[in-house]
Parts: sequence; C-alpha cells; structure tokens
Amino acid sequence: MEAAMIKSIFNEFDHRFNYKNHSELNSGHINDTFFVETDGHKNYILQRINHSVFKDVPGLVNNKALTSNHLKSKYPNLSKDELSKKVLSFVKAKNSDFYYFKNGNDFWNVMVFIENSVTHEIVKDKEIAYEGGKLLGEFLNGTLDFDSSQLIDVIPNFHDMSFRYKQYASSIQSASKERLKKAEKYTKIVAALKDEMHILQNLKETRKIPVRVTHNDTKISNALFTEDHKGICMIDTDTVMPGIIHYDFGDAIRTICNSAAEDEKDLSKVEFNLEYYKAYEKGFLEQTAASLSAVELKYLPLAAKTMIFIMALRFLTDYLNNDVYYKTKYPEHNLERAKNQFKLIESFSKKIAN
Ligand code: GN1
Ligand code: MG
Repeated sequence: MEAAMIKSIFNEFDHRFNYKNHSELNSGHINDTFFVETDGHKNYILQRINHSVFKDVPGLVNNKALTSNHLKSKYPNLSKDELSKKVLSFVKAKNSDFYYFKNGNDFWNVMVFIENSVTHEIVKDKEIAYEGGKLLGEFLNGTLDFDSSQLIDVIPNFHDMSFRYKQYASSIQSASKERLKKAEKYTKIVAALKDEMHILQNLKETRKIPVRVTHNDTKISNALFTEDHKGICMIDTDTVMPGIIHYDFGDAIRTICNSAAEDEKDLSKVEFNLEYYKAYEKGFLEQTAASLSAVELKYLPLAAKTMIFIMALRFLTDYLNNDVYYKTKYPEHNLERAKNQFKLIESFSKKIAN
C-alpha cells in the first residue's frame, strides 16, 4: 500500500510522532497489518480490520481495549511506560474512538509497537515452547476475573465444532466437482474423526467444562518474545471472548508442535514434536494448574487434536467454497493447508495416546 495512504490514515490517530516509513507484516490470514516507523521513540502497528469477517468492528475494538485495560490492572506496580512494554496499548483516533472508519468502508486501528520484540512462525527451540506456555497461562490467569458479559461474541460459534461441521457439510453440497474430487481423501478422514472431534463441544454444552474468557487465536505467531527467547505477551486479541481453555491450549500446540509451517506442501516435513508439547504443557501448567479442574486437565491432549482438526476442517471448507474466507496466495493454498493439518493429526496420533 502506498506510503501517502498509510501516512494519512496513521495521522487520523492521536500520537505524538511523525510517520517515517512502513512495511507490511504478512503473517495474518484475515486483516492487513503494517509496521509504522516514526521519527520519535515509539513505533506503531496499524491494522485494517476485515469487515466482512468481523461484522461488528467497533464491538471488536472495544473488546480489545477492555482486555488490555483489564490485563494492565494486574500489574499495579508498573509505570505507564513499563506497562506499554508488557501489555498491548491501543491508540485513540482523533475523534476519540479506538478505530478510524474511512470512506464508509474500511476500519483501522493502531497499537503501540513493543520494541525489541520478535514473533516465531515455526518453533525451533524448546525454550520458546516453554515460554509460550507460560505466556498463555499468564493471559488466562489475567482474564480469570474478567466479566465476560462486557465482551461481545466477535464471531459467534467461532470454535464450535457442530457449527464448523455444518459449514463444511454445506460446502460439500455446493462445491465444484473438480474441488470435491481433490478433497475426496480428506472428506473420508473427516467422517472417520467426526464423533471424537465433538467430545469437547459436548463437554462444554453439558457444562462439564467451564466457559472462561479465552484468547481464541493462540497460534505461536500470536505470542511476542524478546530476542533472547523470553515471553513478553500474547498479541492479536481480535477474538478474545468467552470460550474453553482447550481452544487456546490446542491451537497453540497445533502450531508450536508442527515442525513445518501451516502451509508447508512437503508433508514429509510435517511432524508433531512431542518434546515441544511437553515443554509448552509444563510452562502452561506452572501458571494454570491451580485453577484448572480435573476434567479440564484430562482433556488437554484431546484439545490439541481437536484444534488441529477444526483448522483442517475450516481450510477444507474454504477450499470447497472457492476461497472466500482466508487470504490465499495460489489456487490450492487452502487445500494444502488442510492437507498439512491432516498430516499433523496423523503424526500427533502416533505420538500421543488420548
Ligand atoms: C486466522 O488472521 P489470523 O492469522 O490472525 C483465523 C484463525 C486461524 C488462523 C490460521 C478470525 O487468524 O482462527 O487459526 O487464521 N482467524 C479468524 O492460521 O478466522
Ligand atoms: Mg487472529
């Protein structure tokens, strides 16, 4: 996107510094994200929020701001400056909303960039897995007393397996013959796993597992680290809303324990890393074990399998729907992502007995 355009949108926000340059960060599948460098000591992240995926953007932005405020209240001894290095800080637009709405079309928001931080698309070090587990644990501890009635359901039924299965079933009805043929092998795997993959949903619905405030997009690239591998905080709070901890634990494991990227086409590179699973679980439980029930604990391994499956199912559904939801870089991108996730389930199942 052109510098003049990014600069003018950035200038709609209430910050003290001048735009110097920007670069696009390409890891997300839904929003457009830019790093904005300024002439001052603070840099920023500017984001265009995808309005066709997120129907209520003002509600979403409000969720994010409330979440940050709540998390900040957990560190009463930190100064404002120290807090902005530990928790996401959102910047108001000049009209004092936390978003800017351009031309009746695009929603933008801005947050302060946490300096000297890095993200990881693939984990190559056990310490990252361990620190990642601690970070999620800290996040969930921080939101334990957060009144979820303040939050909107950003995407209703987001990780609801029955809902995702229905979407998949209807994509099968409308898919082209060509895509259906290419997906055939995977539709058989879905059918074989269907019942097992609804267990967590059923436990949630029968209230055997409690609903808490969860992050809902805990892939490892949504965790911020220092350059020397210490956890800073969870980022991308777009989907913070009520959920079960299994969504968060499982989605993190899905990415941390995949030896390759989520869309790696060479499936021989896709292996489930048990050592990283143990390290993540250790970090996570050090923080959360005291507040988890026996049922929550018992189903952590199934959470991993279920979240790998739900992503496989969603990628496959989007492929059958001709790629209307996720950004894709080539025609079979969603199918490749789905294949990758199914391979990960296979590898997981060989290494972990539920
Ligand atoms: C999407 O856009 P991004 O990368 O933050 C998706 C997640 C998936 C993820 C797969 C709102 O997240 O649920 O896990 O892609 N977010 C939404 O990488 O659908
Ligand atoms: Mg996200």
